[in-house]
Amino acid sequence: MSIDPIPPLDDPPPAEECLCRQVLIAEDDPMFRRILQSWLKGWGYKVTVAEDGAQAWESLQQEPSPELLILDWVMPEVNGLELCRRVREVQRSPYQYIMLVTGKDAKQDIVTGLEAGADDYITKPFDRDELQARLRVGNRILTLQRGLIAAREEVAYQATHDLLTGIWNRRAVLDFLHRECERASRGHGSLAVLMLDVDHFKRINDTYGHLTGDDVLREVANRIVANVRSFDLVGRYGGEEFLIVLPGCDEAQVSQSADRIRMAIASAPIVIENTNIPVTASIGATVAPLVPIATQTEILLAADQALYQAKRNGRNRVSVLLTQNTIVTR
Ligand code: GH3
Ligand code: MG
Ligand code: MG
Ligand code: MG
Repeated sequence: MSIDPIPPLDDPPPAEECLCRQVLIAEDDPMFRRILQSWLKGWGYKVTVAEDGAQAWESLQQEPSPELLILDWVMPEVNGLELCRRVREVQRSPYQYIMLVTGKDAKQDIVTGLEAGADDYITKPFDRDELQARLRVGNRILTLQRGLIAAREEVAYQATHDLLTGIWNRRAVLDFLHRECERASRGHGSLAVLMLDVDHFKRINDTYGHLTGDDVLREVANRIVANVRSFDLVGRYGGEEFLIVLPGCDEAQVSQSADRIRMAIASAPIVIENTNIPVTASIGATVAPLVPIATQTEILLAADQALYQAKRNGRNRVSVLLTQNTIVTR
């Protein structure tokens, strides 16, 4: 029969237990502060200490802010309870887990502490194993929280981005257009929209294969993005069509903006695995009238009509459908 070895008392916890978390210890009593600091360091935490509430509040303003806070209740300047309230008021993300350390153990005090925003409390003099176990609870919650944030961000990304090109998807670009229409209607500047369609893309697929066609679409997206301003929005509208929303762009600038994009695609062949593939695109552009602002549907319809004209006029060109329905092709 074998006997399990008794683990030594001071064994550090497995690394995943505390994930090297940043912890703030705010404690005005030098002895308790030293004990906490030495235990937590031994358990693998990255520890910052504060000797009073004001110092603690200052540490909490640093980036990255600690995720786990161990706050003494009674401290000079700002007490632990007030710190809890302030932290919860700011509602930082990611969530900060607060353990209140207190000599008070009356039921009402505990309720007050938890209601101020503490997640847990421990009473002095505290037991080492109990503190370690309670910190494990905090870590579990913070790990869950991290997972939730990552999952939420992933879902938000998937819902708004095009998988193939990584640019905004149809839904996102239409949402953006909707918001920009509303902004423009409140008198905040003009709004231009470009609808871009790759010319004879079917031929590219037929000649080089669908996978190369995908690579061409990625590069077309890159070239468009590289030729707009940071606050313009480029989205994949469908298949080989892209929608570009240019806030603040007026009739005088729209042809130039659209032509810069057209040229960026046409001026050099797209190179996929040592094969030069000449690619061109046609662009239909429109500028929304300011008063009264055109509806989103009217804007899309105008851009689509202008695109149709650009195709009819020979492709690899820009057509602008102005507000009075004048078509200018270049
Ligand atoms: P035009 O100049 O008139 O626009 O001609 P076109 O060949 O570009 O237009 P058409 O609408 O006939 O063909 C578009 C092609 O784009 C057909 C479709 O199979 C292809 N396509 C749509 N989405 C994708 C995609 O994600 N990847 C690839 N490789 N091809 C796609
Ligand atoms: Mg104190
Ligand atoms: Mg098309
Ligand atoms: Mg096409």
